[in-house]
Amino acid sequence: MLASTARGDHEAVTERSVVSWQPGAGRVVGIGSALSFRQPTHDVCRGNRETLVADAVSFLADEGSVPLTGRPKGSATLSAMRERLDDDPHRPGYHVSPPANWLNDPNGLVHWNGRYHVFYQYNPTGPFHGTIHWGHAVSDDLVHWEDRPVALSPSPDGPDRDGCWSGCTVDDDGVATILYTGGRGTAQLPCLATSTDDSLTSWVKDPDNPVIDELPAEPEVLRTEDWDGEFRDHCVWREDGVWHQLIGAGMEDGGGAALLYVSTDLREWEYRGPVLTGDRDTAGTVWECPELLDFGEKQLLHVSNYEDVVYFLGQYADGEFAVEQRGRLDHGDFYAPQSMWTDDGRTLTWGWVKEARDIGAQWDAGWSGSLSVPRELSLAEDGGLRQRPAPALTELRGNGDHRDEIRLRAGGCHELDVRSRQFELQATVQLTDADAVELRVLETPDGEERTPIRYTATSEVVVDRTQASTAPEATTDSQRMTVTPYDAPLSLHVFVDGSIVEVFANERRCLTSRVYPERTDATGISLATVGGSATVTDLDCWELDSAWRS
Ligand code: DQQ
Repeated sequence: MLASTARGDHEAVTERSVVSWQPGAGRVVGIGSALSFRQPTHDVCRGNRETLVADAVSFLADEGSVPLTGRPKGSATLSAMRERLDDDPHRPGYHVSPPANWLNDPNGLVHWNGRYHVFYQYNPTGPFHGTIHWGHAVSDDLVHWEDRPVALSPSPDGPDRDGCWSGCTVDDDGVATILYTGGRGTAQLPCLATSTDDSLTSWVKDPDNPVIDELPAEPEVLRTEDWDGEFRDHCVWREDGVWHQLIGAGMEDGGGAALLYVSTDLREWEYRGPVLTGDRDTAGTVWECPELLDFGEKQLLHVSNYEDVVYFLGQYADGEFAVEQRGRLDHGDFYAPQSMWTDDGRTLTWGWVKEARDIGAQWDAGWSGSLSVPRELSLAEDGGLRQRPAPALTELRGNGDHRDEIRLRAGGCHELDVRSRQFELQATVQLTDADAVELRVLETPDGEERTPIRYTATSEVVVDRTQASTAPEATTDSQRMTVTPYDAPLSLHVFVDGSIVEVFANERRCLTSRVYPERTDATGISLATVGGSATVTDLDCWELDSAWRS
Protein backbone atom coordinates (compact mmCIF):
# COMPACT_ATOMS: atom_id res chain seq x y z
CA MET A 1 0.00 0.00 0.00
CA LEU A 2 1.66 3.17 -1.12
CA ALA A 3 -0.89 5.91 -0.62
CA SER A 4 -3.17 7.16 2.09
CA THR A 5 -5.86 9.76 2.56
CA ALA A 6 -5.41 13.15 4.23
CA ARG A 7 -8.27 15.37 5.31
CA GLY A 8 -6.82 18.70 6.30
CA ASP A 9 -4.34 17.93 9.04
CA HIS A 10 -5.81 14.55 9.74
CA GLU A 11 -4.12 11.59 8.06
CA ALA A 12 -6.58 8.76 7.58
CA VAL A 13 -4.05 6.04 6.93
CA THR A 14 -6.36 3.20 7.79
CA GLU A 15 -8.77 4.12 5.03
CA ARG A 16 -8.35 2.13 1.87
CA SER A 17 -5.49 3.30 -0.25
CA VAL A 18 -5.90 4.60 -3.78
CA VAL A 19 -3.64 5.70 -6.57
CA SER A 20 -5.28 8.99 -7.37
CA TRP A 21 -8.59 10.73 -7.15
CA GLN A 22 -10.27 13.81 -8.40
CA PRO A 23 -9.05 17.12 -6.95
CA GLY A 24 -10.91 18.50 -3.97
CA ALA A 25 -11.44 15.20 -2.22
CA GLY A 26 -8.05 14.51 -0.72
CA ARG A 27 -4.45 14.07 -1.69
CA VAL A 28 -1.95 11.26 -1.94
CA VAL A 29 0.59 11.65 0.83
CA GLY A 30 2.77 8.57 0.69
CA ILE A 31 3.14 5.28 2.45
CA GLY A 32 -0.03 4.33 4.23
CA SER A 33 0.47 0.86 5.62
CA ALA A 34 1.83 0.46 9.11
CA LEU A 35 5.36 -0.87 9.20
CA SER A 36 6.99 -1.77 12.46
CA PHE A 37 10.58 -2.75 13.15
CA ARG A 38 10.87 -5.34 15.87
CA GLN A 39 14.38 -4.42 16.96
CA PRO A 40 14.56 -0.70 16.24
CA THR A 41 17.99 -0.33 17.80
CA HIS A 42 19.60 -3.11 15.82
CA ASP A 43 22.03 -1.77 13.20
CA VAL A 44 20.61 -3.77 10.29
CA CYS A 45 17.12 -2.72 11.22
CA ARG A 46 18.11 0.90 11.49
CA GLY A 47 19.82 0.67 8.10
CA ASN A 48 16.76 -0.86 6.48
CA ARG A 49 14.50 1.73 7.96
CA GLU A 50 16.69 4.55 6.72
CA THR A 51 16.90 3.05 3.24
CA LEU A 52 13.14 2.63 3.13
CA VAL A 53 12.41 6.16 4.22
CA ALA A 54 15.06 7.62 1.90
CA ASP A 55 13.66 5.66 -1.05
CA ALA A 56 10.12 6.67 -0.27
CA VAL A 57 10.96 10.34 0.10
CA SER A 58 13.04 10.33 -3.05
CA PHE A 59 10.27 8.55 -4.94
CA LEU A 60 7.70 11.08 -3.84
CA ALA A 61 9.99 14.00 -4.61
CA ASP A 62 11.11 12.74 -7.97
CA GLU A 63 8.17 11.12 -9.76
CA GLY A 64 9.44 7.59 -9.61
CA SER A 65 13.19 7.62 -10.16
CA VAL A 66 13.30 4.98 -7.44
CA PRO A 67 11.36 2.12 -9.03
CA LEU A 68 8.93 1.06 -6.31
CA THR A 69 6.38 -1.50 -7.43
CA GLY A 70 2.73 -0.81 -7.06
CA ARG A 71 2.21 2.84 -7.70
CA PRO A 72 1.55 3.33 -11.40
CA LYS A 73 2.02 6.95 -12.37
CA GLY A 74 1.99 6.57 -16.12
CA SER A 75 2.81 4.29 -19.02
CA ALA A 76 6.57 4.32 -18.35
CA THR A 77 6.08 3.18 -14.77
CA LEU A 78 3.61 0.53 -15.88
CA SER A 79 6.13 -0.87 -18.38
CA ALA A 80 8.82 -0.91 -15.70
CA MET A 81 6.48 -2.80 -13.37
CA ARG A 82 5.70 -5.28 -16.13
CA GLU A 83 9.35 -5.78 -17.08
CA ARG A 84 10.27 -6.63 -13.51
CA LEU A 85 8.00 -9.67 -13.74
CA ASP A 86 9.36 -10.80 -17.11
CA ASP A 87 11.45 -13.63 -15.70
CA ASP A 88 8.56 -15.30 -13.93
CA PRO A 89 7.92 -18.50 -15.95
CA HIS A 90 4.30 -18.62 -14.73
CA ARG A 91 3.56 -15.19 -16.09
CA PRO A 92 1.51 -15.24 -19.33
CA GLY A 93 3.18 -13.61 -22.34
CA TYR A 94 0.32 -13.14 -24.80
CA HIS A 95 -2.72 -13.16 -22.54
CA VAL A 96 -3.74 -9.75 -21.16
CA SER A 97 -2.37 -9.52 -17.63
CA PRO A 98 -1.99 -6.63 -15.18
CA PRO A 99 1.36 -4.78 -15.17
CA ALA A 100 1.72 -6.13 -11.61
CA ASN A 101 -0.70 -6.63 -8.71
CA TRP A 102 -4.28 -7.79 -9.14
CA LEU A 103 -6.65 -8.26 -12.08
CA ASN A 104 -10.15 -9.72 -12.08
CA ASP A 105 -13.09 -9.12 -14.44
CA PRO A 106 -12.72 -7.65 -17.92
CA ASN A 107 -14.73 -4.42 -18.07
CA GLY A 108 -15.92 -1.78 -20.52
CA LEU A 109 -14.56 -3.57 -23.60
CA VAL A 110 -14.91 -1.27 -26.56
CA HIS A 111 -13.68 -0.77 -30.12
CA TRP A 112 -13.28 3.01 -30.12
CA ASN A 113 -11.87 5.17 -32.91
CA GLY A 114 -10.29 2.10 -34.47
CA ARG A 115 -8.52 0.95 -31.31
CA TYR A 116 -9.46 -1.90 -29.01
CA HIS A 117 -9.77 -0.97 -25.36
CA VAL A 118 -9.80 -3.46 -22.53
CA PHE A 119 -10.43 -2.23 -19.01
CA TYR A 120 -10.28 -4.59 -16.07
CA GLN A 121 -10.84 -4.78 -12.34
CA TYR A 122 -7.49 -3.80 -10.89
CA ASN A 123 -6.02 -3.41 -7.44
CA PRO A 124 -2.90 -1.25 -7.80
CA THR A 125 -1.89 -1.82 -4.19
CA GLY A 126 -1.20 -5.53 -4.31
CA PRO A 127 -2.04 -8.93 -5.81
CA PHE A 128 -5.28 -9.37 -3.91
CA HIS A 129 -8.90 -8.28 -4.34
CA GLY A 130 -9.38 -4.89 -2.72
CA THR A 131 -9.45 -1.16 -3.50
CA ILE A 132 -10.72 -1.96 -6.97
CA HIS A 133 -9.85 0.50 -9.74
CA TRP A 134 -10.22 0.10 -13.50
CA GLY A 135 -6.95 -0.85 -15.20
CA HIS A 136 -6.65 -0.15 -18.92
CA ALA A 137 -4.86 -1.69 -21.89
CA VAL A 138 -5.14 -0.73 -25.54
CA SER A 139 -4.41 -2.49 -28.82
CA ASP A 140 -4.47 -1.77 -32.56
CA ASP A 141 -4.71 -5.39 -33.59
CA LEU A 142 -6.21 -7.34 -30.63
CA VAL A 143 -2.94 -9.14 -29.96
CA HIS A 144 -0.30 -6.52 -29.14
CA TRP A 145 -1.20 -4.56 -26.04
CA GLU A 146 0.03 -1.44 -24.31
CA ASP A 147 -0.60 -0.53 -20.68
CA ARG A 148 -2.46 2.72 -20.11
CA PRO A 149 -2.81 4.58 -16.82
CA VAL A 150 -5.54 3.57 -14.42
CA ALA A 151 -8.85 4.77 -15.87
CA LEU A 152 -11.13 4.86 -12.82
CA SER A 153 -10.16 5.22 -9.17
CA PRO A 154 -12.44 5.24 -6.13
CA SER A 155 -13.33 8.76 -4.92
CA PRO A 156 -12.88 9.09 -1.15
CA ASP A 157 -16.09 11.12 -0.85
CA GLY A 158 -18.05 9.29 -3.57
CA PRO A 159 -20.48 6.38 -3.76
CA ASP A 160 -17.57 4.36 -5.17
CA ARG A 161 -15.28 5.06 -2.22
CA ASP A 162 -14.60 1.37 -1.60
CA GLY A 163 -14.26 0.25 -5.19
CA CYS A 164 -15.16 0.84 -8.83
CA TRP A 165 -16.62 -2.54 -9.63
CA SER A 166 -17.59 -4.12 -12.91
CA GLY A 167 -19.37 -2.37 -15.73
CA CYS A 168 -19.47 -1.63 -19.43
CA THR A 169 -18.76 1.15 -21.92
CA VAL A 170 -21.33 2.47 -24.42
CA ASP A 171 -21.23 5.03 -27.20
CA ASP A 172 -23.66 7.80 -26.23
CA ASP A 173 -23.75 9.68 -29.54
CA GLY A 174 -19.99 9.99 -29.67
CA VAL A 175 -19.36 10.21 -25.94
CA ALA A 176 -17.76 7.10 -24.42
CA THR A 177 -19.74 6.41 -21.26
CA ILE A 178 -19.04 3.87 -18.54
CA LEU A 179 -21.70 2.39 -16.27
CA TYR A 180 -20.12 0.65 -13.32
CA THR A 181 -20.93 -0.40 -9.77
CA GLY A 182 -19.78 1.92 -7.02
CA GLY A 183 -19.23 0.34 -3.63
CA ARG A 184 -19.37 2.25 -0.37
CA GLY A 185 -19.83 0.50 2.95
CA THR A 186 -22.60 -2.02 2.42
CA ALA A 187 -24.11 -0.19 -0.56
CA GLN A 188 -23.39 -1.02 -4.16
CA LEU A 189 -25.11 1.19 -6.71
CA PRO A 190 -24.77 2.04 -10.43
CA CYS A 191 -22.48 4.99 -11.28
CA LEU A 192 -21.62 6.71 -14.55
CA ALA A 193 -18.47 8.29 -15.98
CA THR A 194 -17.72 9.86 -19.36
CA SER A 195 -14.41 10.14 -21.12
CA THR A 196 -12.88 13.47 -21.93
CA ASP A 197 -10.42 12.33 -24.60
CA ASP A 198 -10.31 10.11 -27.66
CA SER A 199 -7.78 7.76 -26.09
CA LEU A 200 -10.21 7.00 -23.24
CA THR A 201 -7.50 7.85 -20.71
CA SER A 202 -9.35 10.42 -18.59
CA TRP A 203 -12.82 9.95 -17.21
CA VAL A 204 -15.13 12.31 -15.35
CA LYS A 205 -17.63 10.89 -12.92
CA ASP A 206 -21.20 12.11 -13.03
CA PRO A 207 -21.85 14.56 -10.16
CA ASP A 208 -25.22 12.88 -9.62
CA ASN A 209 -23.77 9.43 -8.99
CA PRO A 210 -25.19 6.96 -8.16
CA VAL A 211 -27.55 7.10 -11.14
CA ILE A 212 -29.84 4.52 -9.50
CA ASP A 213 -30.00 5.12 -5.78
CA GLU A 214 -32.27 2.40 -4.48
CA LEU A 215 -32.84 -1.29 -4.88
CA PRO A 216 -35.91 -2.51 -6.79
CA ALA A 217 -38.84 -3.60 -4.63
CA GLU A 218 -39.79 -6.68 -6.61
CA PRO A 219 -38.26 -9.25 -6.54
CA GLU A 220 -36.76 -8.47 -3.15
CA VAL A 221 -32.99 -8.33 -3.54
CA LEU A 222 -30.92 -10.65 -1.38
CA ARG A 223 -29.38 -8.95 1.65
CA THR A 224 -26.12 -10.47 2.92
CA GLU A 225 -23.54 -9.76 5.59
CA ASP A 226 -21.57 -7.74 3.06
CA TRP A 227 -24.27 -5.97 1.09
CA ASP A 228 -27.62 -4.24 1.62
CA GLY A 229 -28.52 -6.01 -1.60
CA GLU A 230 -26.58 -8.24 -3.98
CA PHE A 231 -27.07 -5.88 -6.94
CA ARG A 232 -24.24 -5.13 -9.35
CA ASP A 233 -22.62 -5.24 -12.80
CA HIS A 234 -24.02 -3.75 -15.96
CA CYS A 235 -24.80 -4.65 -19.54
CA VAL A 236 -26.17 -1.69 -21.52
CA TRP A 237 -27.44 -1.46 -25.10
CA ARG A 238 -29.68 0.83 -27.16
CA GLU A 239 -32.86 -0.53 -28.72
CA ASP A 240 -35.19 1.72 -30.77
CA GLY A 241 -33.55 4.79 -29.28
CA VAL A 242 -34.05 3.62 -25.69
CA TRP A 243 -31.19 2.53 -23.43
CA HIS A 244 -31.63 -0.85 -21.79
CA GLN A 245 -29.59 -1.99 -18.83
CA LEU A 246 -29.25 -5.39 -17.17
CA ILE A 247 -28.02 -5.51 -13.59
CA GLY A 248 -27.03 -8.75 -11.89
CA ALA A 249 -28.69 -9.65 -8.59
CA GLY A 250 -29.53 -12.31 -6.06
CA MET A 251 -33.11 -12.71 -4.85
CA GLU A 252 -34.16 -13.00 -1.22
CA ASP A 253 -36.37 -15.97 -2.19
CA GLY A 254 -33.42 -17.78 -3.73
CA GLY A 255 -31.66 -17.79 -7.07
CA GLY A 256 -30.02 -15.20 -9.26
CA ALA A 257 -31.69 -12.63 -11.48
CA ALA A 258 -30.89 -10.33 -14.39
CA LEU A 259 -32.90 -7.15 -13.80
CA LEU A 260 -33.92 -4.77 -16.58
CA TYR A 261 -33.96 -0.96 -16.47
CA VAL A 262 -34.68 1.50 -19.30
CA SER A 263 -33.65 5.10 -19.86
CA THR A 264 -33.57 7.79 -22.52
CA ASP A 265 -30.39 9.48 -21.26
CA LEU A 266 -28.38 6.87 -19.28
CA ARG A 267 -28.99 8.91 -16.11
CA GLU A 268 -32.67 8.51 -15.23
CA TRP A 269 -33.60 4.85 -15.10
CA GLU A 270 -36.97 3.16 -14.87
CA TYR A 271 -37.18 -0.36 -13.45
CA ARG A 272 -38.95 -2.97 -15.59
CA GLY A 273 -38.35 -6.28 -13.74
CA PRO A 274 -36.30 -9.44 -14.28
CA VAL A 275 -35.64 -10.68 -17.82
CA LEU A 276 -34.73 -14.07 -16.37
CA THR A 277 -34.41 -15.60 -12.93
CA GLY A 278 -32.78 -18.86 -11.89
CA ASP A 279 -33.38 -21.19 -9.02
CA ARG A 280 -30.75 -21.40 -6.31
CA ASP A 281 -30.00 -25.08 -6.84
CA THR A 282 -29.32 -25.06 -10.52
CA ALA A 283 -27.98 -21.62 -11.26
CA GLY A 284 -26.45 -20.18 -8.07
CA THR A 285 -27.59 -17.66 -5.45
CA VAL A 286 -26.36 -14.52 -7.19
CA TRP A 287 -25.96 -13.72 -10.87
CA GLU A 288 -22.94 -11.52 -11.44
CA CYS A 289 -21.92 -9.83 -14.67
CA PRO A 290 -24.99 -10.62 -16.81
CA GLU A 291 -24.51 -10.01 -20.52
CA LEU A 292 -27.00 -10.25 -23.37
CA LEU A 293 -25.61 -10.96 -26.85
CA ASP A 294 -27.64 -10.73 -30.01
CA PHE A 295 -26.96 -13.30 -32.74
CA GLY A 296 -29.95 -12.34 -34.91
CA GLU A 297 -32.02 -15.52 -34.89
CA LYS A 298 -31.24 -16.12 -31.24
CA GLN A 299 -29.94 -14.28 -28.24
CA LEU A 300 -27.54 -15.48 -25.58
CA LEU A 301 -27.61 -14.42 -21.95
CA HIS A 302 -24.71 -15.42 -19.74
CA VAL A 303 -24.32 -14.93 -16.02
CA SER A 304 -21.56 -15.78 -13.55
CA ASN A 305 -22.94 -17.52 -10.48
CA TYR A 306 -19.82 -17.54 -8.21
CA GLU A 307 -18.88 -20.99 -9.56
CA ASP A 308 -19.55 -21.14 -13.27
CA VAL A 309 -20.41 -19.00 -16.24
CA VAL A 310 -23.83 -20.29 -17.27
CA TYR A 311 -25.26 -19.36 -20.65
CA PHE A 312 -28.83 -19.47 -21.88
CA LEU A 313 -29.59 -19.52 -25.60
CA GLY A 314 -33.07 -18.57 -26.69
CA GLN A 315 -35.30 -15.66 -27.59
CA TYR A 316 -35.19 -12.28 -25.94
CA ALA A 317 -38.12 -9.95 -26.60
CA ASP A 318 -39.98 -7.26 -24.67
CA GLY A 319 -37.95 -7.65 -21.51
CA GLU A 320 -38.28 -11.43 -21.27
CA PHE A 321 -35.86 -14.19 -22.10
CA ALA A 322 -37.29 -17.54 -23.24
CA VAL A 323 -34.66 -20.23 -22.71
CA GLU A 324 -34.21 -22.92 -25.37
CA GLN A 325 -30.80 -24.32 -24.36
CA ARG A 326 -28.32 -23.81 -21.59
CA GLY A 327 -24.71 -24.71 -20.96
CA ARG A 328 -21.42 -23.60 -19.46
CA LEU A 329 -19.25 -21.17 -21.34
CA ASP A 330 -16.11 -22.75 -19.93
CA HIS A 331 -15.43 -25.75 -17.71
CA GLY A 332 -12.39 -24.47 -15.83
CA ASP A 333 -10.89 -21.35 -14.25
CA PHE A 334 -12.79 -18.77 -16.28
CA TYR A 335 -15.20 -16.21 -14.84
CA ALA A 336 -17.15 -12.96 -15.36
CA PRO A 337 -16.65 -12.70 -19.13
CA GLN A 338 -17.55 -9.65 -21.15
CA SER A 339 -17.75 -8.98 -24.88
CA MET A 340 -16.74 -6.38 -27.41
CA TRP A 341 -18.58 -5.72 -30.67
CA THR A 342 -16.01 -4.96 -33.32
CA ASP A 343 -16.66 -2.59 -36.21
CA ASP A 344 -16.67 -5.56 -38.59
CA GLY A 345 -19.57 -7.15 -36.71
CA ARG A 346 -17.89 -9.82 -34.59
CA THR A 347 -18.54 -10.62 -30.94
CA LEU A 348 -15.29 -11.11 -29.04
CA THR A 349 -15.42 -12.33 -25.47
CA TRP A 350 -12.76 -12.27 -22.78
CA GLY A 351 -13.03 -13.89 -19.34
CA TRP A 352 -11.08 -13.54 -16.12
CA VAL A 353 -8.66 -16.48 -15.81
CA LYS A 354 -8.40 -16.90 -12.05
CA GLU A 355 -5.38 -18.21 -10.24
CA ALA A 356 -5.47 -21.76 -8.88
CA ARG A 357 -2.89 -21.17 -6.15
CA ASP A 358 -3.17 -19.71 -2.70
CA ILE A 359 -3.05 -16.04 -1.83
CA GLY A 360 0.45 -16.39 -0.35
CA ALA A 361 1.85 -17.67 -3.65
CA GLN A 362 0.08 -14.83 -5.45
CA TRP A 363 1.58 -12.32 -3.05
CA ASP A 364 5.06 -13.76 -3.60
CA ALA A 365 4.58 -13.63 -7.37
CA GLY A 366 3.56 -9.95 -7.20
CA TRP A 367 0.71 -10.40 -9.65
CA SER A 368 -2.55 -12.28 -9.92
CA GLY A 369 -5.06 -12.96 -12.66
CA SER A 370 -5.15 -12.74 -16.41
CA LEU A 371 -7.71 -12.49 -19.18
CA SER A 372 -8.43 -15.36 -21.55
CA VAL A 373 -7.57 -15.05 -25.21
CA PRO A 374 -10.38 -13.26 -27.08
CA ARG A 375 -13.00 -15.77 -28.20
CA GLU A 376 -15.27 -15.20 -31.14
CA LEU A 377 -18.80 -16.25 -30.19
CA SER A 378 -21.39 -17.03 -32.86
CA LEU A 379 -24.24 -19.39 -33.68
CA ALA A 380 -23.34 -22.71 -35.30
CA GLU A 381 -25.42 -24.09 -38.18
CA ASP A 382 -27.33 -26.35 -35.78
CA GLY A 383 -28.30 -23.40 -33.59
CA GLY A 384 -25.78 -24.19 -30.84
CA LEU A 385 -23.06 -21.91 -29.55
CA ARG A 386 -19.76 -21.73 -31.42
CA GLN A 387 -16.64 -20.52 -29.62
CA ARG A 388 -13.35 -20.15 -31.42
CA PRO A 389 -10.17 -18.21 -30.79
CA ALA A 390 -10.19 -14.77 -32.42
CA PRO A 391 -8.52 -15.06 -35.87
CA ALA A 392 -6.20 -12.15 -34.99
CA LEU A 393 -4.24 -14.47 -32.69
CA THR A 394 -2.56 -15.97 -35.78
CA GLU A 395 -0.49 -12.75 -35.93
CA LEU A 396 1.49 -13.97 -32.92
CA ARG A 397 2.68 -17.18 -34.59
CA GLY A 398 6.42 -17.76 -34.75
CA ASN A 399 8.39 -20.99 -35.28
CA GLY A 400 6.21 -23.98 -35.98
CA ASP A 401 6.01 -27.71 -36.50
CA HIS A 402 3.55 -29.31 -38.93
CA ARG A 403 2.64 -33.01 -39.24
CA ASP A 404 0.14 -34.32 -41.76
CA GLU A 405 -0.41 -37.49 -39.82
CA ILE A 406 0.91 -39.16 -36.68
CA ARG A 407 -0.09 -42.77 -36.09
CA LEU A 408 0.12 -43.67 -32.45
CA ARG A 409 0.35 -47.36 -31.52
CA ALA A 410 -0.71 -48.76 -28.16
CA GLY A 411 1.55 -47.28 -25.50
CA GLY A 412 3.33 -45.18 -28.15
CA CYS A 413 4.59 -41.67 -27.60
CA HIS A 414 5.57 -38.96 -30.06
CA GLU A 415 7.54 -35.88 -29.08
CA LEU A 416 7.18 -32.62 -31.01
CA ASP A 417 10.19 -30.56 -32.08
CA VAL A 418 8.81 -27.43 -30.45
CA ARG A 419 9.71 -26.94 -26.78
CA SER A 420 7.90 -24.01 -25.27
CA ARG A 421 5.72 -22.62 -22.51
CA GLN A 422 4.14 -20.12 -24.87
CA PHE A 423 2.50 -21.80 -27.83
CA GLU A 424 -0.61 -22.72 -29.77
CA LEU A 425 -1.41 -26.22 -31.00
CA GLN A 426 -4.12 -27.36 -33.36
CA ALA A 427 -4.86 -30.96 -34.38
CA THR A 428 -7.57 -33.45 -35.23
CA VAL A 429 -7.65 -36.54 -33.03
CA GLN A 430 -9.26 -39.81 -34.05
CA LEU A 431 -9.36 -42.65 -31.53
CA THR A 432 -9.13 -45.99 -33.34
CA ASP A 433 -9.27 -48.51 -30.50
CA ALA A 434 -7.45 -46.41 -27.88
CA ASP A 435 -9.08 -45.61 -24.56
CA ALA A 436 -7.58 -42.16 -24.77
CA VAL A 437 -5.08 -39.88 -26.47
CA GLU A 438 -2.99 -37.54 -24.37
CA LEU A 439 -1.49 -34.29 -25.51
CA ARG A 440 1.11 -33.69 -22.80
CA VAL A 441 2.21 -30.11 -22.34
CA LEU A 442 4.62 -28.40 -19.92
CA GLU A 443 6.48 -31.69 -19.67
CA THR A 444 9.97 -32.25 -18.25
CA PRO A 445 12.27 -34.66 -20.16
CA ASP A 446 11.87 -37.27 -17.41
CA GLY A 447 8.10 -36.78 -17.22
CA GLU A 448 8.24 -35.79 -13.56
CA GLU A 449 6.12 -32.77 -14.34
CA ARG A 450 3.55 -32.77 -17.11
CA THR A 451 -0.02 -31.74 -17.83
CA PRO A 452 -1.86 -34.23 -20.06
CA ILE A 453 -4.87 -32.96 -21.97
CA ARG A 454 -6.68 -36.25 -22.39
CA TYR A 455 -9.37 -37.06 -24.94
CA THR A 456 -11.14 -40.24 -23.88
CA ALA A 457 -13.30 -42.82 -25.60
CA THR A 458 -16.01 -41.83 -23.13
CA SER A 459 -16.13 -38.44 -24.89
CA GLU A 460 -14.43 -36.36 -22.29
CA VAL A 461 -11.62 -33.86 -22.47
CA VAL A 462 -9.71 -33.86 -19.20
CA VAL A 463 -6.92 -31.55 -18.07
CA ASP A 464 -5.06 -33.77 -15.62
CA ARG A 465 -3.21 -31.75 -12.98
CA THR A 466 -2.03 -34.63 -10.81
CA GLN A 467 1.55 -34.25 -12.05
CA ALA A 468 1.46 -30.67 -13.27
CA SER A 469 3.80 -29.37 -10.59
CA THR A 470 6.21 -30.77 -8.05
CA ALA A 471 5.39 -27.94 -5.62
CA PRO A 472 3.85 -29.66 -2.57
CA GLU A 473 1.01 -27.15 -2.33
CA ALA A 474 0.07 -27.34 -6.03
CA THR A 475 -3.51 -28.03 -7.09
CA THR A 476 -3.82 -31.63 -8.27
CA ASP A 477 -7.46 -32.05 -9.18
CA SER A 478 -8.43 -32.70 -12.78
CA GLN A 479 -10.84 -30.58 -14.76
CA ARG A 480 -13.09 -32.07 -17.39
CA MET A 481 -15.78 -31.45 -19.96
CA THR A 482 -17.83 -33.76 -22.12
CA VAL A 483 -17.55 -33.20 -25.83
CA THR A 484 -20.54 -35.17 -27.07
CA PRO A 485 -22.29 -35.04 -29.44
CA TYR A 486 -19.45 -33.57 -31.49
CA ASP A 487 -16.92 -36.21 -30.57
CA ALA A 488 -15.66 -37.96 -33.66
CA PRO A 489 -13.08 -36.91 -34.65
CA LEU A 490 -12.12 -34.25 -32.13
CA SER A 491 -10.80 -30.92 -33.29
CA LEU A 492 -8.50 -29.72 -30.56
CA HIS A 493 -7.13 -26.19 -30.27
CA VAL A 494 -4.90 -25.43 -27.31
CA PHE A 495 -3.22 -22.26 -26.06
CA VAL A 496 -0.48 -22.63 -23.45
CA ASP A 497 1.00 -19.53 -21.87
CA GLY A 498 3.16 -19.70 -18.71
CA SER A 499 0.62 -21.06 -16.25
CA ILE A 500 -2.47 -20.98 -18.51
CA VAL A 501 -3.78 -23.93 -20.51
CA GLU A 502 -6.80 -22.92 -22.59
CA VAL A 503 -8.54 -25.68 -24.55
CA PHE A 504 -11.11 -25.32 -27.35
CA ALA A 505 -12.85 -28.56 -28.41
CA ASN A 506 -14.66 -28.73 -31.74
CA GLU A 507 -14.98 -24.94 -31.72
CA ARG A 508 -17.76 -25.51 -29.19
CA ARG A 509 -16.59 -26.14 -25.68
CA CYS A 510 -13.81 -24.59 -23.70
CA LEU A 511 -11.82 -25.48 -20.63
CA THR A 512 -9.35 -23.02 -19.16
CA SER A 513 -6.94 -24.35 -16.58
CA ARG A 514 -4.07 -23.07 -14.42
CA VAL A 515 -0.92 -25.09 -13.72
CA TYR A 516 2.36 -24.02 -12.14
CA PRO A 517 5.26 -26.29 -13.12
CA GLU A 518 8.34 -25.71 -10.97
CA ARG A 519 11.06 -26.97 -13.26
CA THR A 520 12.56 -24.74 -15.94
CA ASP A 521 12.75 -27.68 -18.35
CA ALA A 522 8.97 -28.25 -18.22
CA THR A 523 8.68 -27.16 -21.86
CA GLY A 524 8.11 -30.45 -23.70
CA ILE A 525 5.09 -31.28 -25.88
CA SER A 526 4.23 -34.87 -26.74
CA LEU A 527 1.40 -37.15 -27.82
CA ALA A 528 0.67 -40.58 -26.39
CA THR A 529 -2.10 -43.15 -26.42
CA VAL A 530 -3.60 -45.10 -23.59
CA GLY A 531 -4.74 -48.69 -24.25
CA GLY A 532 -4.81 -48.83 -28.06
CA SER A 533 -4.06 -46.94 -31.22
CA ALA A 534 -5.12 -43.57 -32.56
CA THR A 535 -4.38 -41.12 -35.35
CA VAL A 536 -3.62 -37.43 -35.10
CA THR A 537 -3.89 -35.45 -38.33
CA ASP A 538 -3.21 -31.89 -39.47
CA LEU A 539 -1.18 -31.06 -36.44
CA ASP A 540 0.28 -27.56 -36.24
CA CYS A 541 2.17 -26.14 -33.33
CA TRP A 542 3.52 -22.59 -33.23
CA GLU A 543 5.49 -20.72 -30.63
CA LEU A 544 3.66 -17.45 -29.95
CA ASP A 545 5.15 -14.00 -29.47
CA SER A 546 4.45 -11.84 -26.48
CA ALA A 547 1.73 -9.26 -26.54
CA TRP A 548 3.32 -6.39 -24.66
CA ARG A 549 5.11 -3.45 -26.13
CA SER A 550 6.74 -0.97 -23.87
N1 DQQ B 1 -16.22 -8.85 -9.59
C1 DQQ B 1 -16.54 -7.47 -9.41
C2 DQQ B 1 -18.00 -7.40 -9.23
C3 DQQ B 1 -18.46 -8.64 -9.87
C4 DQQ B 1 -17.41 -9.62 -9.50
C5 DQQ B 1 -15.77 -6.96 -8.22
C6 DQQ B 1 -17.34 -10.81 -10.41
O1 DQQ B 1 -18.54 -6.24 -9.81
O2 DQQ B 1 -19.72 -9.01 -9.43
O3 DQQ B 1 -14.40 -6.93 -8.47
O4 DQQ B 1 -16.08 -11.41 -10.38
